[in-house]
Amino acid sequence: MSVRYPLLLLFVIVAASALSPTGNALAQGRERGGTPGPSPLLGAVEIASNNLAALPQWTRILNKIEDEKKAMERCDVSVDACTSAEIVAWRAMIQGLRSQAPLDQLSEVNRFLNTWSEKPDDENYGAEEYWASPLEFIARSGDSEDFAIVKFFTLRELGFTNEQLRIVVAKDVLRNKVHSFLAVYHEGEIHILDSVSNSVLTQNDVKYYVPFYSVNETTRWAHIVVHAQATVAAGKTARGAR
Ligand SMILES: [Ca+2]
Repeated sequence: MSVRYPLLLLFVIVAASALSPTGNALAQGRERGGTPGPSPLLGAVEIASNNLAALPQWTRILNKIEDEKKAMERCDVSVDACTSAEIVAWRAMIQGLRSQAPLDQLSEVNRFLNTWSEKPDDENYGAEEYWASPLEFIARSGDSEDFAIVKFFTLRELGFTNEQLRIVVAKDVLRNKVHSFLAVYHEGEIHILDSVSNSVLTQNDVKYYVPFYSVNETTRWAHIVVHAQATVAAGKTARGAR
């Protein structure tokens, strides 16, 4: 008995260290430069992990993104290397935004890529769930996570860091379905780039999403909603028209 309990205590301490919630004080609490960060993503407690193996759809894209970047670079150098008019337009949009202010970049990236028509994965890719790479999306469109993915890598090209960006998978309590979007951490606020809104809202304006998990190129986070965050008061759901 005197041996077992200290061992149990040690196990709890180690487990707690490995799964430490990263709320105000850690992941979101400080942005680069030491300035105060935003509130936790959608008010949820989050548990970080650097093991992305649990998300094979995402790691597949990370494994092929370098090859896609090379194809994009060839297209940027010579329009003859671009495989479609849509890619030309996408690349031109990025080039035109390089000198713009960050919030203007967010707004235009969201608006421009939302002009693709949403298509469910089963019709589009013959799979119940399929995460499309940027070039796959430009060629065939996709559903909500595919919009978030192409926006993620478009903003990376425009200089947003990996730490500023997360693809978020959440429950949409208004439409009663799983929905994904891109969260962008910028100057103490979290901005939501959503395939169902051409307006870039801050997370304070988005009360109808309950986050399940989020991910960037290096980290995934499990989210635990401690309080009832999903207030569905219709008057507060200032979604932009699309
Ligand atoms: Ca998809």
